[in-house]
Amino acid sequence: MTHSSFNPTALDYVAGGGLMNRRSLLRAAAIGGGATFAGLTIPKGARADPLIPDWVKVAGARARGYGMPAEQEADVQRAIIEPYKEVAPSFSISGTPHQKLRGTITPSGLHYELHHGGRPDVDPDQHRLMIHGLVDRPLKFDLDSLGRYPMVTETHFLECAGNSLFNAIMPEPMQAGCDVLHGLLSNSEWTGIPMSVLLDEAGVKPEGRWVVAVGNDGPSLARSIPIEKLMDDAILALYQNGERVRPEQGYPMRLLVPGFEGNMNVKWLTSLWATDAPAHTKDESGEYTELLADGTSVEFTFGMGVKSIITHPSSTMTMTGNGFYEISGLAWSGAGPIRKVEISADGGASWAEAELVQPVLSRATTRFRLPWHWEGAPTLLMSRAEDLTGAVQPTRSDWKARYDPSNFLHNNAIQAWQITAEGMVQNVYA
Ligand SMILES: Nc1nc2c(c(=O)[nH]1)N[C@H]1C(S)=C(S)[C@@H](COP(=O)(O)O)O[C@H]1N2
Ligand SMILES: [Mo]
Repeated sequence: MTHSSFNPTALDYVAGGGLMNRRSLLRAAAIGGGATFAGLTIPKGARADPLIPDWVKVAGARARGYGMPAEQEADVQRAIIEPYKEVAPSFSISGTPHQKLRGTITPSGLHYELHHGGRPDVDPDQHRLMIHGLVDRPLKFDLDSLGRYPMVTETHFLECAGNSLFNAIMPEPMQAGCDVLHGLLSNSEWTGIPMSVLLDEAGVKPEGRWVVAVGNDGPSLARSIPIEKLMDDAILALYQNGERVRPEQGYPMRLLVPGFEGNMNVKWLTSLWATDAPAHTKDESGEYTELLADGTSVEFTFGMGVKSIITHPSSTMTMTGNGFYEISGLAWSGAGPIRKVEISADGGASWAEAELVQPVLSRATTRFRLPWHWEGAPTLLMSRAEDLTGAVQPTRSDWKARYDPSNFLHNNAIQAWQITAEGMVQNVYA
């Protein structure tokens, strides 16, 4: 089999371990000599027979009301992650299989799930949203009345503060895929009503500095949110990737506070209670506080840190021989757009800047990519993201040093993948 006869020149290399200039990919076809990345060349003089498979000889299937992925893709599923199954059976989690996806939008059926009391079966006709407390006009809405309000459409990531928890607390790196290790991150196009429109209509009093958002599920998940954030860019999301918000994501409505920890994005939203101070609910005083190395704890870590993961290749994958690959991954930050992603293929000794796939949106995932020539030798791959505020991803040891060893929240440390000489991709701490 002639495979990957593409031979990069010395000029194409920009860092150790075979990392190439991010523009090399575009030039590769022009390198000449009949070079290919991985396509099989048909020998000169051989017949290139057109394929006439069976399916072209029969009538195709009829149109259908709601399309589904190809049957052969049935194994592209969320990973069910149940570390608390024994103690808290209703605490239900699934992770997005990033290693099986490309692009940036998470298909709605693969958006991660985190339910503190399972997924409630909300009746949209009975569901109401109330805005009350320190307001001039307490208001009540049903789904129909909300449909008349002006709506915006924005792409944003959601990330659970507990994402990447196994890498935070396991003494040895867990050998699992990106779905289990980093799957509590997803990215969707959300459409809904700017929160400022609804809060202005209710007329929040000057003393109303905080709003407690409450969900219509068993645990009545409740979070205190500063009024500034709600007035700035929060959305009452009614649609997800063009269709109604999925039951898993809070049907028929959820709060979206872009860039803030997943937990604050209250699903099945039923109450917005304007107050003069945070309520210190169980969800923010007990859960979702971080214990620091000095024994104190932080209660309100709203924004998600700058972070990136290489999804291709990533742990549990196997390389299909040495030669050309494109390294690809996702970067995001709760503070704003990604400015730069660097990749190292020699354990951090040298770094090369990846291409950011446009558009680079604020508080959304950005895909990055970089051509790479894997020599078939052991390689340590890492990615390091920087956002527009200049914040850079920490190493795992720097990140760990800040916290008590038990803390698993807000882990945005650099992920390292070890590629063995045999081409196995493994999770390692570096
Ligand atoms: N009402 C309610 N809202 C909720 C939750 C919940 O259990 N109940 N889980 C929170 C947590 S911890 C996260 S990380 C996100 C998860 O959103 P998703 O399931 O749509 O991915 O929703 C948050 N909002
Ligand atoms: Mo979460």
